[in-house]
Amino acid sequence: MANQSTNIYAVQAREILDSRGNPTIETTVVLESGYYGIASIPSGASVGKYEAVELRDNDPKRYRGMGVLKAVNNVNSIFGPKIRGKDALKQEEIDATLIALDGTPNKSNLGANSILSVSIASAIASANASRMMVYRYLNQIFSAICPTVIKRIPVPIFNIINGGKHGAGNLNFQEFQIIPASGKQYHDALMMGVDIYHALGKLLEYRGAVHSVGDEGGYAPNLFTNVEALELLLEASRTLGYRFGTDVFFGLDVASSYFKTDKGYLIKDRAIPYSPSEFIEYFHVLNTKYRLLLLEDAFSEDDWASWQALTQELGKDSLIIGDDLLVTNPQKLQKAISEKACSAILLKPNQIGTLSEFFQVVKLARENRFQTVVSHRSGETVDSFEADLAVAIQSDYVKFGAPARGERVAKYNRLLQIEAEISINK
Ligand code: 2PG
Ligand code: MG
Repeated sequence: MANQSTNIYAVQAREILDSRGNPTIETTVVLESGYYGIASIPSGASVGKYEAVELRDNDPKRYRGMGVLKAVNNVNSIFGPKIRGKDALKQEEIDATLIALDGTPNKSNLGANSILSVSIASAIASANASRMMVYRYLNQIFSAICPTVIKRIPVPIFNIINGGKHGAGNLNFQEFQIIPASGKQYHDALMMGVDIYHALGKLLEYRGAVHSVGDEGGYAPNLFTNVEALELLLEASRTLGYRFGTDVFFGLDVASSYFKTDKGYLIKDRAIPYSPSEFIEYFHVLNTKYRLLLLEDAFSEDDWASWQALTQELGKDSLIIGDDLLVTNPQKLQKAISEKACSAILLKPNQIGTLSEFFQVVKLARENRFQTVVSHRSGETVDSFEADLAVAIQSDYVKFGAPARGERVAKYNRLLQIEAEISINK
């Protein structure tokens, strides 16, 4: 009889490239049965101050200091030997071992990138050995702590204009997003996203504006104000006959830490910086005009008082999403719940570093009625694991960038596969 053991037989990591042409880590976990899993880890550009630490070599002689050979070595010579022989089905045990070996609260010793690559590759190997789709397997693990039934595909958030650190540097806000109405089936929502994306491209071309794309596949035009970008989204949607506020909604990842100064929030829409209360008023006006369904990182990660005021002011109309504020961290989330600082959490596995901890954060969010958004990073690979993860926890939304470029559509296409599969199994 063939070997059925789910014990870990080998762990091997390597350095590969991400969508920005920067090195990142990829790890393979092989079980004694021969089943295996491979995971690669994405990387952010607008990184929150309190995220778990991504280990880089800082060796100027290789990849401008961006190499990840230290992280690779940590997997091959520290984690691998320690988890060899352990049962990969015991995800919490594997993760606890990785966490203990690192020994720091923010994984700065051995690196969140190396730790997460092992955590995910091991889960994928287990799913394969269990002959289950990855999202079903992850759902089983998550359901053990937070019962969740797979019913639907999360609503996609398309980032179709890139500014801030992801664009050409002209627009201050990082992401100008469109969100199809939640009643739509996923494949129709995807088509709407694609149609508006192309209509916007045409519009920019017609105006003679730059229509090359930024890090996440959205256009990176030079415009006069940030509001002008929203006006373009509106125009593009209208040319296709979509009713905004009914068929399609808008959202922003403001990523405000990028343009916060000592004197306030400085954006090109006004010559002098906005005070927090003026900035809230600014978003209030935007919401009246453009119906902002989502507002992410409108204030910087240490400006908790402004977050509270914003949630009070706009929280009934818009989802106030914490990304840099919460960094997928249970303590930060607990603080936000107690202080009513926001109403939704952006979930990025590499901000926390293991799957088990990720699931605990989702559980906390769910128990406190926080909405959830599973998100990619601006530096990605073609790994589509985040799509399976989002379905497994039944997040409210997914944010995978524009519906263009291989590393972005890998996730959107994976959701098409899952959508088809769920409908067969209904
Ligand atoms: C964000 C992310 C993903 P980055 O701020 O939400 O879109 O960007 O990966 O650069 O942190
Ligand atoms: Mg963000």
